[in-house]
Amino acid sequence: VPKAVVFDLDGVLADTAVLHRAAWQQLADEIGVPLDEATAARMKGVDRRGSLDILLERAPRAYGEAEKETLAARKNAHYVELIGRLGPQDLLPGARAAVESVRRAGLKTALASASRNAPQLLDRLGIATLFDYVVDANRIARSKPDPEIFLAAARGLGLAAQDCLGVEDAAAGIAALQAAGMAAVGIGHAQELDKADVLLPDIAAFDISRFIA
Ligand code: B16
Ligand code: MG
Repeated sequence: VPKAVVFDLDGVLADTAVLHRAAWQQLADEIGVPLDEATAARMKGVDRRGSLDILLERAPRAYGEAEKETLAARKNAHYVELIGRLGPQDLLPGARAAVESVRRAGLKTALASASRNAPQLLDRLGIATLFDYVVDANRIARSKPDPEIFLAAARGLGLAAQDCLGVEDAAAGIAALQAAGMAAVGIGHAQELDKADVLLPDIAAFDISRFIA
């Protein structure tokens, strides 16, 4: 029986996965690199620099370190522009209720987002106060699928990873949860998230009573 639920943000609580996708597409178009759906799926949940490296696998030329920094910053500028007008209405349906129901059931809650924009997003979405602990992505060295971010969430809550249930929309996130020793709830489709312990179509289908009964 879990003592806490660790939530991913982009694609689980907020519909921002499509905005990351759009910002990467804009950058890809600007530099003339093709970006297909399979590649975009591999970039999902992966941190900014790791995502860029995946995008550049198809680049016609090599990019140096300084250029990569510039490209990553450019993608982020596109993304920051896209999230500039977000508000509570951009929470995915059932997202707030899902986190609140976990708290009401007496479990702790944490956020484990790889996004360095997560603090601003939580404020804009009006859900910052619903989490007992929010992992600071700036202090995470290794991107999902590495378990580091989820281990940091458990540590921040003062719990063992085995006592936490994780909710993720990306294959890299499910792999990270399993490497951390957490049970993994996947939000999305079986083709992408076949490794999840439990698969739900969306966060509205998340029912904590199913996991604590
Ligand atoms: P940023 P999550 C992840 O957030 C996104 O899924 C991923 O697409 C993005 O590249 C990553 O955050 C880093 O975001 O560029 O804003 O720092 O799914 O872990 O909540
Ligand atoms: Mg995500």
